[in-house]
Amino acid sequence: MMGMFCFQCQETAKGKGCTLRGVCGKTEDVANLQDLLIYVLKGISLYSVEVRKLGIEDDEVNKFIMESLFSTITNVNFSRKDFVERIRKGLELRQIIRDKLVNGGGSIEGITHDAAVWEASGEEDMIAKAGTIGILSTENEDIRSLRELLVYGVKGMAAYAEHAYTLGYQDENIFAFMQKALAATLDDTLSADDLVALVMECGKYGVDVMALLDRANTTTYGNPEITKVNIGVGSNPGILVSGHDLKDFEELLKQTEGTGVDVYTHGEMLPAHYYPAFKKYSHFVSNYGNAWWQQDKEFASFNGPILMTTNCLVPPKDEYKDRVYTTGVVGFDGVKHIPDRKNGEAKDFTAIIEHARNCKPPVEIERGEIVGGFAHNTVISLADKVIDAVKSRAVKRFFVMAGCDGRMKGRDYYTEFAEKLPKDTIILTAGCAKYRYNKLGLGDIGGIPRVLDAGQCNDSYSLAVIALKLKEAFGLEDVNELPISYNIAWYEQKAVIVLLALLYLGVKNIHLGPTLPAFLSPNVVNVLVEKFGIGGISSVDEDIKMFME
Ligand code: SF4
Ligand code: SF3
Repeated sequence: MMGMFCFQCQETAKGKGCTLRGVCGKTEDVANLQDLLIYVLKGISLYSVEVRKLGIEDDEVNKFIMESLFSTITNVNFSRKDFVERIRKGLELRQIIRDKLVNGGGSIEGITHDAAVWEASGEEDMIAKAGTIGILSTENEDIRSLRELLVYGVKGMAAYAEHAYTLGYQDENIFAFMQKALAATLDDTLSADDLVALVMECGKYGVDVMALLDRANTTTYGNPEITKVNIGVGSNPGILVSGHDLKDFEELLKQTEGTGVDVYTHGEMLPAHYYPAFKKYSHFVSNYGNAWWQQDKEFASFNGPILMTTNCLVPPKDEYKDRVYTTGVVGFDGVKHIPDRKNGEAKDFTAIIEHARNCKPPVEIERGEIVGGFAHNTVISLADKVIDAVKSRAVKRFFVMAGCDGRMKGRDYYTEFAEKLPKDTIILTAGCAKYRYNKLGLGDIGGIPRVLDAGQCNDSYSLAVIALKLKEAFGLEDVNELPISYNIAWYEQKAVIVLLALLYLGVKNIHLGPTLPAFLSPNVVNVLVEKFGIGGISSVDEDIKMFME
């Protein structure tokens, strides 16, 4: 038995690490192959960093590293076959980029790390190698912690970069940073301070990547608008779309038009309803269900096929497995996969549409509406109203409660927290964390809803833009002087990049829950506490008292 070790998400076993099988359902072999893939990416990066110094940008390497990082995020890809293939392809690319370095007149003499030179003769070789290069192979606990914090930040960055890339937006500086960071995690000469500096730099690129994606989304699909989203069902068969990829969503909407098949959103696809470009489709019916972890029940009662464009996929139950389709970097052995775009043409969703035609319409699980679409453009257009409300003390405080949801029992805290917040406070949210309180009917303050949903987790950027604009409007020196508190819920690695981005923007005293990351060593936690005032959560009553003081 080889064992595994993964502690990259909030649900890691016993708050320490998954060692036999992931709580997420990831098997030991897949966990180890993911580690090996990261190792291969680090090896490629040792060369690509040098190649870049020659003024050469390699698009294929940039794309491969970005997509591969994304594929290892929690709940994206569980397929052994996919990771074996990616490792094989990675080793091939490593050779190509090495040749480019040599042919470009660069030197490979200093590149001697095992990650840059090892070879695999086949799958068994990969499995054997994987067991030797895992996270625990870095012995020093603090160095390990900082290396992993950096890698998880870069994974989150890759996810957002990939969404922007799909829409035709890219930034070579972001690719360059990802590769620099990956290579740096192999460098034993770097001290803890050096790694802390890289983690902070990661936050800078976190801001950049979220700004890039914001530009990509709003230029392509318009600025999100205040929208009432139906949460009931229609009478036609439907396709349920989850994940974060708006391009997949757009193409599916187009291809389902006039087919008698309706389209629904699930989980993090809910904010698709806020975009002007999607509102014109009358067969775009509603948002069905809640956050990702409830999919086992909700996918079953939906009756129609489900398209997983990105995370979070829970290993599908037999009862609906044949109705699940993955696409992009998502994968699960035995689940149908819709292939990538070729030659700039749209993906072909015929199979899932045909499947839907033969299904029953979804079972209604709830009825009513939720309101969202409060991204920066909308909120800034309401700035006068918001500023007046703060000045007149009608609004005492804003609470940023963005982030992820998860199945852990302790997350009831966020529902209770939202319910118990004084009525003169407003929640700013983004990400799937919102499902803990977006159906509570918390009312409004002079027409401003008490839950303002900016969109997906990447739209947390909107919340930062709003804070910076308010700082300006109030003529403040420091964003921390605003009446805004941060009580953020995290689960996977995209939340890590959002957190690092907020730290880079100078936001202090962020509270993170339901538990602090297992990958932060006690010393690294101390640094975050001392430098940024980061804290965990305690009881709802105590926390509200602390925030309102
Ligand atoms: Fe465990 Fe999370 Fe890693 Fe899955 S992603 S193996 S639940 S730590
Ligand atoms: Fe949610 Fe997975 Fe993180 Fe996009 S979809 S926020 S958990």
